Amino acid sequence: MADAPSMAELLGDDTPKNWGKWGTDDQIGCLNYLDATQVLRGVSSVKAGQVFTLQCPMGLPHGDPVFPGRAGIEREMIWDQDAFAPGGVGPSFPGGLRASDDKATMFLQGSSQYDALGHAWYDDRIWNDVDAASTNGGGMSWASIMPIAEHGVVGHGVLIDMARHRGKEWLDKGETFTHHDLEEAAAAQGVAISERDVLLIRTGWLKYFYAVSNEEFYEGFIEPGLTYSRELVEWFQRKEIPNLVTDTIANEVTYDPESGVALPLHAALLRNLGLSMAEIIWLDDLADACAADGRWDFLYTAAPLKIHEATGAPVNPVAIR
Ligand code: UVW
Repeated sequence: MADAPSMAELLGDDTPKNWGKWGTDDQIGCLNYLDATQVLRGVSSVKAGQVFTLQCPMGLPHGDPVFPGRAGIEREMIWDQDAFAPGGVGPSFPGGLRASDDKATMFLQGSSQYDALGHAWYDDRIWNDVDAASTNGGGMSWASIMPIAEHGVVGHGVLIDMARHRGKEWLDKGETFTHHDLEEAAAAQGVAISERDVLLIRTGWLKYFYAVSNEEFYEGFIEPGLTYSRELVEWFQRKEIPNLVTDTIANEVTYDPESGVALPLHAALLRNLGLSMAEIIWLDDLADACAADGRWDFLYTAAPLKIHEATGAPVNPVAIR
């Protein structure tokens, strides 16, 4: 993509920004919209008492869905029954108790996860106009995942099932949609995308991941997803969407089809608006339940792990309807 413009050229100097809106020391951005009113609005959408955990399993033999260049979790058993045999590493507890123990190595962006607001940037500035050098030195001293983890994400969720709307099991590689398509799908589902809704979008992409070989999934890697336009960014800003949650690895089409720029919504939404992103979120079971009774809204709750200075953290969101 040698001819792609720079991110700054694509977005323009006057691209919408929420920098300073919640003060210069803010590190949670649009999650500020999720006040007590939104929590209660979410609670009021609970009608059936059905609970859905939305994390994609980690460490299955099929592998983990990760962005190229990352790897799935590696888990290692430290204590097992054999560890307590003579000469084994298992500790000798008075009374003879035995325990299993294991450890994991993983990319913190390599599972169902929340992105820190400082996770992506351009032109050397990150969320709220802070120097990107704050990512140096072994951790994110600004806009790490920690403030989001401490705040939590609780509100009124609405699910738009783009795959179902288009009559497909999953969207194709590189297939795109816009905010107009979201509105159209919402109308067809009989639900509104209202101000301050946590917006969940299903593409069927994780279903595709498990249905095919890793070779097929990663061949010519380009995810389906939202495409950049100035109007789309303004739509998200006007709607005060606090959080975008999808079943893809990066929440947007990998390369903007017009400019060739990679992941411009990470720049326009995450960096500039402070809009939280949750990625690799399993939405199929929730979507089936919503389709069964035609109700596409619910209480959405999530809290990524509190990991000091991390770029993101694993999460198992819970939707209750
Ligand atoms: C990249 O950082 C490339 O994407 P993600 O936000 O999915 O981790």
